[in-house]
Amino acid sequence: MIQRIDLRGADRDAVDYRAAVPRADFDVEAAVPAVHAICEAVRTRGLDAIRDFGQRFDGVTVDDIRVTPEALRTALDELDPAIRAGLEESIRRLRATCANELERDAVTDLAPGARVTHRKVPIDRVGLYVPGGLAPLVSSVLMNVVPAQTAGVGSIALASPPQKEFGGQVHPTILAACALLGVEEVYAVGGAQAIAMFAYGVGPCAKVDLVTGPGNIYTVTAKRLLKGQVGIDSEAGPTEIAILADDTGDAAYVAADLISQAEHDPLAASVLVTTSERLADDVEAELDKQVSATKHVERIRTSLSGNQSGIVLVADLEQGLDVVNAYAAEHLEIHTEDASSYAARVRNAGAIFVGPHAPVSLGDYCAGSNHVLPTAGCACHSSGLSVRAFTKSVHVIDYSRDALAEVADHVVTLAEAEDLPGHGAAVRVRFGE
Ligand code: HSO
Ligand code: ZN
Repeated sequence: MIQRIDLRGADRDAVDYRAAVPRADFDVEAAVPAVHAICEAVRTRGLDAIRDFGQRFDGVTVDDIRVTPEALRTALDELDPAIRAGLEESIRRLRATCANELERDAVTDLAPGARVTHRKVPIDRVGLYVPGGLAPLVSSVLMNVVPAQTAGVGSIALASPPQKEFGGQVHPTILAACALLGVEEVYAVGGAQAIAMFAYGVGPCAKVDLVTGPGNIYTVTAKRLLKGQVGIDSEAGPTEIAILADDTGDAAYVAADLISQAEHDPLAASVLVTTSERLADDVEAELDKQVSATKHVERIRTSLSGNQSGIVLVADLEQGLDVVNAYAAEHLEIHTEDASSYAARVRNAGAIFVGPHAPVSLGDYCAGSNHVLPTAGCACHSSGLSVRAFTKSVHVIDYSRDALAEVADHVVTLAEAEDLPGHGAAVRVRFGE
C-alpha cells in the first residue's frame, strides 16, 4: 500500500533529499486561469457573481450571504454539549499560548534624545476562511479567530461554504464556534469567490487587510493571485505528516498517526523516516490492519499509496534529521529515544510533536498550538498562524535637535556617497546651513 524509499546507501554529500522524497501534485499554476476568471467576475459583478458561483460549485442559491445573528445564536443553543466542552477547552488552551505570544514594543535609546521604537500594531480587519469541503473544519475557526482576537484585530469576518444539506447555510457547528467566540460577521461564501470577496470588498462585506486560513487548490490559487491586493498567510496545500522514528517507535501509534492525516485528502502526504527496517515492516502490517477499520478507507488508501507518501529508510538518525529538515513537513513527529534532543535539532517543520504522547491529532484540536501551518516545504521560510501573523510592526523614530546634530555629518556624507544631495540638505537646513 505504501512505497519504500531506501536512502541508506545514498551518497550523503551529493544526494538531494528534497527530490528523494516526492510531494503531492498540487498544481497551483494549472488552476490559475479558472481562478483568475472567478476573481475577475467577483471584482466586476460583485454579489451576482458570488451567488452564481455558490450555485455552480456548492449547488445552492444563497440570497443573503451574511449569516443572521439569530442563526448564530440558534446554532450555539443547539450545539451538542460534548462538542461545546471540547471547543471550550481548545479555546482555553489556545488563548493561554496566544496571550504568552504577545510581543511588547521594542524601545531602543541610541543616545540621549535618540529613540527608536519597534511598535507592534494589530491588523485592522481580517478575513478568515474556513473550508467546508470533505469535512467541516470547526477547529479551524478557533485556530484563526483566537490569535486574531488576542492580537487585538478590531474587525474579524469569517467565510465558509454554504452547505446544501443545511439549506445553503454555513455548517451549524462552524456557526456555533463563531458564536462561542463572539464572531458576528459570517458569510456563507466558499472557495476562490470568498477570497476575492475579502480582497475586493463586495456587498455587505467590506474589504479586509489580510486573509488567513486553510483551503483547497482554488482558495490557495486565489490567495496567490490576490496577494498584494490583500495580505495573506502562507499558502496551505494538502496536509502532510512526517514521522522520524528509530527502533523504539511503536508501530501501532506510528501507523495511526500516518492514517490520521491521510484521512484529510487523497493528496495528503504521510511519510515515515526510520532507521529501523523492523519498524517499517511492522508499520506496514499495522497500516493494513488499521486502514480497513477506518471510515474514510478510500481517501486514506489513495493518500497512502500515492507518490507523495512513503516509508523512507535511513542509515542513522543523523541522516534522518537531514531528510526531515530538507523535506520541511507541515507536521513532524519524533518517535526516537531522547526525542527532545532530536526535536531541538529540527529547523524546518510547521510544528514539531515530541515523543509518543504528542500525536498530530492533539495539535489539530486541543494542544494549545495552531494547526494552520505551512505545507509543501514552505516551513523552511514561513511560520504557522500565531498572534504575530495578525500583527504588523512600525518603527517610530523620535530624535531631538541635539540627537540629530550628533549624526548629521554622517547623514550628509552618506547622502553624497549615493549622489542624493537633497537628502543631506534636508538635515543641513535644520542647522541654518
Ligand atoms: N491537520 C489539519 C488540521 C485539522 N485536522 C483540522 C483536523 N481538523 C491541518 O493541519
Ligand atoms: Zn488533521
